[in-house]
Amino acid sequence: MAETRCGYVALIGEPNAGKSTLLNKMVGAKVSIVTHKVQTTRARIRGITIEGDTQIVFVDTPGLFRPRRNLDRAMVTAAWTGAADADMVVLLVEAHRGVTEGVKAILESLKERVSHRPITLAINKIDRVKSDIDSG
Ligand SMILES: Nc1nc2c(ncn2[C@@H]2O[C@H](COP(=O)(O)OP(=O)(O)OP(=O)(O)O)[C@@H](O)[C@H]2O)c(=O)[nH]1
Ligand SMILES: [Mg+2]
Repeated sequence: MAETRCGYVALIGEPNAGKSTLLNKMVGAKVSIVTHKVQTTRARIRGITIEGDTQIVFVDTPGLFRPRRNLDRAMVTAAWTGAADADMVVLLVEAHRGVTEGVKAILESLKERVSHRPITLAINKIDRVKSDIDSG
């Protein structure tokens, strides 16, 4: 019998980085709300995709930022729980904003919270920056 595999991939990043958009693309359905407003996703949303004998469970998380109110704190906690529970973490960074103070803070926290997991950088919104290659 063929070996089947399953793994959790958490999508994390600053609010509005495009995490929910990526989840929807990966699973090919609108399972998570996408808007132009920050802090749209308020809890972890899972979407499953199957590639051959491998099942990948993508976990969309609320954006990570410095929390001030109680609801903020709950959202940020939900995001970090998603990251800590996953087999792999994908950090989304917006190409046109680069490594912001917020991204630096996330990287610092990642070291403490998910140092035992592979972390992949995904540079998103590349359509918002000009390519040197295209312009010759
Ligand atoms: N230009 C551009 N816009 C994008 C891209 N990906 C996502 N967006 C837009 O960015 C905005 C935020 O997208 P979301 O997917 O809701 O972002 P999010 O990271 O889930 O946001 P929160 O749930 O609030 O943390 C929406 O207006 C998307 O249409 C991209 O590759 N390029
Ligand atoms: Mg979202």
